[in-house]
Amino acid sequence: MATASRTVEPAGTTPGARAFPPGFLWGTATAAYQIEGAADEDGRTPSIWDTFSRTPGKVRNGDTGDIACDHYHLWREDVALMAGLGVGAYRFSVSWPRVQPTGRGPASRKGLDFYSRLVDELLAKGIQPVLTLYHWDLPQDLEDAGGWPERDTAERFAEYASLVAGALGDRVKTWTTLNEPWCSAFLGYGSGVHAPGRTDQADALRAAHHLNLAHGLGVQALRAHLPTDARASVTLNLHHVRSLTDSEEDRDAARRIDGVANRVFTGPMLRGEYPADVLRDTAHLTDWSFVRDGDTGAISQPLDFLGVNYYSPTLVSAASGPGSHNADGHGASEYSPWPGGDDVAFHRPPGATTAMGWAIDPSGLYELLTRVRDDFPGLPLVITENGAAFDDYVNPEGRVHDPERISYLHGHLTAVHRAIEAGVDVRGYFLWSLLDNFEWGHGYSKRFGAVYVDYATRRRIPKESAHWYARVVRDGVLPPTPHARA
Ligand code: IFM
Repeated sequence: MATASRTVEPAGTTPGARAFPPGFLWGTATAAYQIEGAADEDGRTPSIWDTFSRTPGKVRNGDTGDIACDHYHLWREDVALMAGLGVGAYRFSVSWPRVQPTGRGPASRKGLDFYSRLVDELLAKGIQPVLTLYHWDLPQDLEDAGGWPERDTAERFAEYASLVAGALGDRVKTWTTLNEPWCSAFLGYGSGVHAPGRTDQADALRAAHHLNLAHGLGVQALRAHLPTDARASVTLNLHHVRSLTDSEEDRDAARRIDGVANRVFTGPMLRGEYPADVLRDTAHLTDWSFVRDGDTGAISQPLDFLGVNYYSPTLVSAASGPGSHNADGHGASEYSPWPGGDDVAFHRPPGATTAMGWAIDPSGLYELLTRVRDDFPGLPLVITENGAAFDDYVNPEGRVHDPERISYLHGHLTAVHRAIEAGVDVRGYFLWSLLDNFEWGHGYSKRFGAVYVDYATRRRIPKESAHWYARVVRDGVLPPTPHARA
C-alpha cells in the first residue's frame, strides 16, 4: 500500500464534495471459493467448504462453489471489468487446496500458475494485486487431521505461506495472512453455520488461538521469502459493539462480546498478549493450556497495516438467561458463536437493513476507525471490505438499478472520509465485492457485487453502483449526496 499523504484536499468546486488524499488506494475484493469454481480441476482437492456445501441442509438451496462465477476460466474478463472500473488494486485470495492439494508437501504447479497468470494480467492493467492467503478454504485433509483446533494446522499454514510467497513474491507486494479469523473460529467451530460445521466452544477457542498462531508464523514465513519492500497484514472483521443502555450490566455484556469479537485477535496480534478478561470470561470452557510459552511473541509480528472489514454494528444487552444469543446475521444455529457470551442478548439496531438483515449504519464505521486509531496509534488501516447485499435484478432494458447500494457506499465512504479528517490513517478502501458470488451459508441468494452475475450464463453486467464507484475512483472525490455529481 503506497503511503498516502494525510492531507485532505479541498473538494474542488462542488460544495459538500469530499476529496480523498492523493495516493488513497481504491479497490475491489473477492475470495477464491466464492468466485473461482473449477472445484475439481487441475489437481485441486476439496476444501472444508466443498465438503460442507455438498452436505445436504448446510447451504441454502444446496448451492456449492463447484462453478460459482467460473472466474477460474473467466479471470481475464474479470480483470478487464476491474480495469473498466479504474480501480488501483484488487484483493483476492488464493485457494490453499488448489496450490497445495493435501495441505502439506509440495505445491501444485498448475494451481500456482493460475495465480501467476492472474497477477501478470493485473500488473499489465496497472492494478496492484493484494493477496490474501486464507479466506476460509482449509484443505479437507487438514480438517480430517483435526483442523484449526490442532496446532499443526498453524505450522502447515506457515509452510503454505512460504510456497505462495516463493512463487508470487517477485510481483505481489501486499500480503494478508487471514481473512476474518473470527468467522473461521467461531462460525466454523462454535455455532457451526460455516465449514466445517463443528459446535464445540472449547474447540472454537483453540481454533482462534491456532489461527492467531498461523498469522504470526505466516508473517514470519512471508518476511523470510519476500523482498524488504513487501507489506504484510491481517484482515479482521472488527465488530463495533454497542450496549443497548448505559447500565452496568449492558456495558459488561458489550465488554464480553468485544472481547471474543475483537480483542481475542487484536490482543495477541497487536499487543502480544491475550486480554485477561477474555481468559476469565471463558475459563469455564477451557484453561487455555494450548497457548505455549513464546506463542504470543510469535503472534505479535510487526504489521505494515491492519485490514478492517465493516458492514454493520452489533447491539447487545445483558440477558436474563442463557440461550438468548443470536448469530448476528450469520445464520441460525442453536449453538452460539460467542464463547463466554451466553448471558448476552443481541438486538437488531433500528433503521433500514440490507438483504442480509444487517443494519445500515455508517456511524459505526467512523466510531470503529477512531477507536482502532486510539487503541493502536500509528498503525495504518485499510478498509479491506465494505459493501451490501440487495435484491438486485436485471430490468427489461438489461440494466441493474441499485440505488440502495449507491447510498450505502456513499454513507460508508463519507464515514471513512470523516475518519481521515479526524486524523485516522486510512490508506485505502476495497468494495466488497467485485462480483455477485457464493455468499457462504446463503449460497447465491445474496448479491454483494458491483457487477451482477447471471449464474446460468455467467454473463457479467456492471450495476449502476459499479458506474458510480468508477466515477468516485476516477475523481478521488465523493459527491455531496449519493446521486449528485462531484
Ligand atoms: O462474503 C463475505 C466475505 O467472504 C467475508 N466478509 C463478509 C462478506 C459478506 O458476508
